[in-house]
Amino acid sequence: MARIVVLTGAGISAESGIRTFRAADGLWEDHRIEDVATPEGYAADPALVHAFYDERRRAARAAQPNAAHRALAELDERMPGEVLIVTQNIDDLHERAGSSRVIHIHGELGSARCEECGRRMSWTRDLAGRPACPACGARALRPDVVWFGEAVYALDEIFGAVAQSEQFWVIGTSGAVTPAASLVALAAEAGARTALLNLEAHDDVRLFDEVVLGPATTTVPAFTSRIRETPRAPRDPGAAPPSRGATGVSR
Ligand code: BJW
Repeated sequence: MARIVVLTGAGISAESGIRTFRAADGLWEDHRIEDVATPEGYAADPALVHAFYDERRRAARAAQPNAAHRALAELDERMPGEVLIVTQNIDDLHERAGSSRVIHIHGELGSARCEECGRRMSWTRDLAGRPACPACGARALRPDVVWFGEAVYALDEIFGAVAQSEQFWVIGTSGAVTPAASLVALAAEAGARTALLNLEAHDDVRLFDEVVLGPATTTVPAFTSRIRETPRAPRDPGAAPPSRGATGVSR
């Protein structure tokens, strides 16, 4: 079980040149969410959806991990097996930075799923040409990502890890999408120390013990450098969770 669970979102990859979703110049500016991020949108216009994800696959491949990805990977190296990243991002910048335990709750650009046989497979090429599934031959490959209304990946594993964690950090996400956004409540309830590192504050930051505002490439390396490799503290299952509400905000 990991001592530190980190939930990341589009904001951590923003300084690598990957657009976020909900910013003024974000991905949803050019597209209606319903058109490109729902099963109904895909059924109505698969060519549009393939073009959207093929373009993003190319952009992600051209991008490089930034100082925030690297700081988390360095922490992982200092504390082997103790850091779990749960990312909402479909890029692979955490892995390329060197993080060893990464769960993609919303899927991955580097994976395709066959709607005919259900196989998931590593995928690096465009899908727009409707290539045949290597497993069954059907021309039914779709991006292996999670759209609205679809079940997210590995939720039981994530719930278990968050409930057992000593620290739960949220980095670069608007907290607009569930179930990812509800994980902080679980962590707080379970007694983990919680922190939000984001460019701007969320509407409701009550569940965070600490809020650090600023760009991830600055805040994350500073934050992880404070973490010392202390022995794991025994958890007292009967102990009350720490009180919240005196949230410290730093910029
Ligand atoms: C920086 C920074 C810097 C900028 N440094 N910070 C009513 C109807 C239908 C469904 C629902 C409903 N009500 C609720 C739901 C559930 C729904 C949901 O949450 N909807 C809400 C929008 C209301 N959720 C779902 O449908 C999920 N599934 C589900 O619930 O399943 C139930 C089920 C169970 C069993 C069987 C079947 C079903 C699935 C959600 C899937 C989300 N998918 C997407 C697309 C993935 C593929 C892709 O990438 O294209 O995931 S949507 C999009 O939002 C993407 C992201 O991962 C996700 C979160 O976005 P994120 O990362 O937070 O980005 P932004 O842009 O919002 O925020 C960036 C933040 O970074 C900002 O705060 C900036 O300030 C900050 N930032 N630069 C630090 N440099």
